[in-house]
Amino acid sequence: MCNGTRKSHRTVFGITLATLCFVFITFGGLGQTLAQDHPREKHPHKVRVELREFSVSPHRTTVKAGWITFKALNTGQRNHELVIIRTDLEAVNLPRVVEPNDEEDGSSVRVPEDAVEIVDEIEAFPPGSHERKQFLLPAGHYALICNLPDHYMMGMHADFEVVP
Ligand SMILES: [Cu+2]
Repeated sequence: MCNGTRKSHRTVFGITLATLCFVFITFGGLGQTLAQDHPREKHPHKVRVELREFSVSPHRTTVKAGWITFKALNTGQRNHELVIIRTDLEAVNLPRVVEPNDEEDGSSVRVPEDAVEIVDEIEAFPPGSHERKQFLLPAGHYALICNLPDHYMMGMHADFEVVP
């Protein structure tokens, strides 16, 4: 009885091993193809973007569609954010709105976020630090901006292309 049990365990193990081999051989190639189509973890495209008073400077302005890692560096003296907008407009020509604020002059200018197609953003972060985030971007034209009060108007915008 003892022998029989051991034998059947061996058989089960053998079948499992064979099944695993089959799965790896059959789906190994498929997995590789999927990883190439959606390289989120393995080899995402990387774009470094420098934010400061008052400019947005991507170190490259064209990248292939897919998962793209943005590393935003705040090399300025104030907080900045990175907003990614999909638009046919040039980054310098986005709509803008005057909003009241608490300061003495009473108003500031921003891009109205309900009037443009915001893909995603890296929220405001302090000078001397950096933030990293992945975005899935289809091919198209984008504007990278900082939309803190008046920063867009002062020049914090850049055009960005995602190609198929
Ligand atoms: Cu800013």
